[in-house]
Amino acid sequence: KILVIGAAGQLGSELTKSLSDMYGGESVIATDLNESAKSKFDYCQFKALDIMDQDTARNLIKNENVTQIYHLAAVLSAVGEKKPLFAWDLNMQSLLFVLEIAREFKLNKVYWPSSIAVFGPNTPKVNTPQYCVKEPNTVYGISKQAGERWCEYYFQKYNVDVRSLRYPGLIGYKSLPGGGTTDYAVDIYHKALAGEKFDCFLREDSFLPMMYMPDAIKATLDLMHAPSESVKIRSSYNLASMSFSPKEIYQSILKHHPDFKIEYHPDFRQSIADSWPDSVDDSCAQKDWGWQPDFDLDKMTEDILTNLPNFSF
Ligand code: VAH
Repeated sequence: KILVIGAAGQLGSELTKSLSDMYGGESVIATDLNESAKSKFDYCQFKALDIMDQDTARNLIKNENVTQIYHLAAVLSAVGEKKPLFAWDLNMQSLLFVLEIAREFKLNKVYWPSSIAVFGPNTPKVNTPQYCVKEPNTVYGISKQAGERWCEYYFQKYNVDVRSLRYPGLIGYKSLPGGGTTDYAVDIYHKALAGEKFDCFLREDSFLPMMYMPDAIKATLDLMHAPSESVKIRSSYNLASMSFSPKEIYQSILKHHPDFKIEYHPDFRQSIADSWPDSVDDSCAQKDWGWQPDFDLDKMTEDILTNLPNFSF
C-alpha cells in the first residue's frame, strides 16, 4: 500500500487523487494532521496522523503493509521564517523517521519533495545548474538542502530507493493559497474571479520558476515509475517548466478579465523570493527520465480560470 503523509496539503491533495486513480483507492492511505481532512478523501483510505507521533506512524506502516511512502508534510518558506526551530524540527525529524522506517522495513520506494528553495543568494540566478553553490538563507531552504543530503546518504549507504524533485513554485486551483512565497500566484486567480483588486506581496519584476500542478504531478509519477537505474541523481532533480513575474501573470489574466487591477506592496517574502533563482536548468531530468512539461503561463491561466469557478473546496 502507498502511504501519503501530508495528503491534505497543496501537492498532497492532488497527488493523492492521481495515485488513487492509478492504483485504486484501496491501495492508498491518505494521512494528515487534521481529522477534518477526512471529507476530502472519500476515494481512498484516510487516517489522521501527526508525523511527529512516530510510534503511531510506525504501527500504521507495519499494520497496513505499507510499501511506499510519499512524505509531503513540511512547513513552507514563509511560515518557516516565523517559526524557525519548529520548521526545522518538523521538516527534519519527519524525513529522518521516514528514511529510517524505509531502511528498517525495506520499503519499495520513498518520495520526498525538495524545492528551488535549496538555492541561495550566491547561486547563479539564470538557468541554475543541477550542481552549484547552495547557501539557502531560509529555514525551509536549509531543511530541504539537509534533507537532500540525507536522502542521498540513505540511498548510498542503505540502498533506500528514495527519489526527489526540486519543485518550482507550484500553482494549482484545487487548494487555497498556503504558507509559501510563491502562493501569490495562486491567490491572484481567486481575486480576479472575485472581481477584486489583487494586492501582490512581491515586486512586479520578481521572476520565479513556476509550474502548473498537473505538470508537477506528471513529473512526480514519471520519476517514481522510472527504472531505478535511470534515477542517477539521488539528492534531488532540478525541475522546470516556466518562469514568470507578477506582472506577467497579471497580464496573462488581463486577457480574460480586462478590468482586473493589481497593486504591489512587497513584504518580508520579497527577500525570500530574491534569494531564489529566476530560472532553473532541468536537463538532467530531461535526459535521465524524459521530463517534458505540458503547460506554459497562458495555458495554465486558461485552465485555472475555466475550472476554478466550478471547484468546491
Ligand atoms: C514555498 N511553494 O513558497 C513553496 C515552494 C519554491 C517555493 O517551495 O515555500
